[in-house]
Amino acid sequence: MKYLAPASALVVACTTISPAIAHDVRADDHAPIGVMADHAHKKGEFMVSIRHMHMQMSGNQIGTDGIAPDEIATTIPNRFFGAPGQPPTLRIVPTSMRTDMTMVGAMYAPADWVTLVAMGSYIQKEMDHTTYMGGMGTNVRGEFQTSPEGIGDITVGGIFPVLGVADRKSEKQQELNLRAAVSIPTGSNSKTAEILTPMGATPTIRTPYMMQIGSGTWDLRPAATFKGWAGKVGYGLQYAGTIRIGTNDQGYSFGDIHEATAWVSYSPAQWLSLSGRIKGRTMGRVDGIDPMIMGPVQTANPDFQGGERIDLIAGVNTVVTHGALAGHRFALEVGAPIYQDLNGPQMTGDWMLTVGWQKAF
Ligand SMILES: [Cu+2]
Repeated sequence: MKYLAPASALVVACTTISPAIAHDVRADDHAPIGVMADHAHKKGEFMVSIRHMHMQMSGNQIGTDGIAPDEIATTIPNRFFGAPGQPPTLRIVPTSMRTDMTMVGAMYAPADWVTLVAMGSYIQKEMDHTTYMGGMGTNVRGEFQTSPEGIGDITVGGIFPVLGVADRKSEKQQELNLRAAVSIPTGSNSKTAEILTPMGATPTIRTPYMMQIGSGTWDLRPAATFKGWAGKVGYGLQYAGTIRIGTNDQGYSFGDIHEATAWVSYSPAQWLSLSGRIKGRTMGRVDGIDPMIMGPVQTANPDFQGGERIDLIAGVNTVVTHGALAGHRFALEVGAPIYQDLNGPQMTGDWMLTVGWQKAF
């Protein structure tokens, strides 16, 4: 939460320098807040945004079926068995996880046909684990938590409004925006944490793949968004991908991510838009292996990564239409998965929340 202070300061600063004029803006001009790269800007416009995303997970599943910690600890083979001190089955089981991500974005249109975008993030992850006693059986040694945090990868690129930017007052009620962007590996992939081993030791070791902050690879981030409006109703469709290029310094790459989302919105007033959205996502397994990531825990296994997931997400967009905060946008989205097919055992997603602020100049 400590970085919310500078975020608030930025909001205050933008409020101070923004003139109090009535804006020709609508809440549904923008897609639901969890959708990135949905819009372009007209020449000379500049926009800043801050989003905070919170995600929770608990329990575990293989494919679409739940699996209890005791069953993981007694039946799932440890791929590192045979190395010194490695038991035959997994003996450390993740029980819950929280991810907090604060994203700061900037958009600037040097011309009508391209809007430059940049986005950075600060990421905090927290995972609770149960450690079973060395050997076999279901006797528990204890619990521990790891909580790596740091600056994430930075995305830079451009959004190209190939049909032009919509003008809501004219016949032009649709947009098609293509994003060409790249993710720069500024986030760490060598985070460490103190763990509790089945033998009762508490070494500090490299955290597993999904507990790292950055991907370590340069990633392509293409996206295509089609959206439009018909009176008070808005709609949109987007594909977004994260394609890994090469292998990172530790010897692996995360799986590619492909996401598709569709939404509809209803705007009862200029300042307010309510949305419903469905999002599907597939993610591959980790390709390669980091020799420093080893242990009797599912998260250390490159094969127990990725899967498929479908989320339903409800959202609210607002825009202040006059007064000192005219033009400021505040939005939120809350969602939960309705389907998960995981390359598990892997943690089960529970719900997610995104809140955001945006202001164009
Ligand atoms: Cu923008």
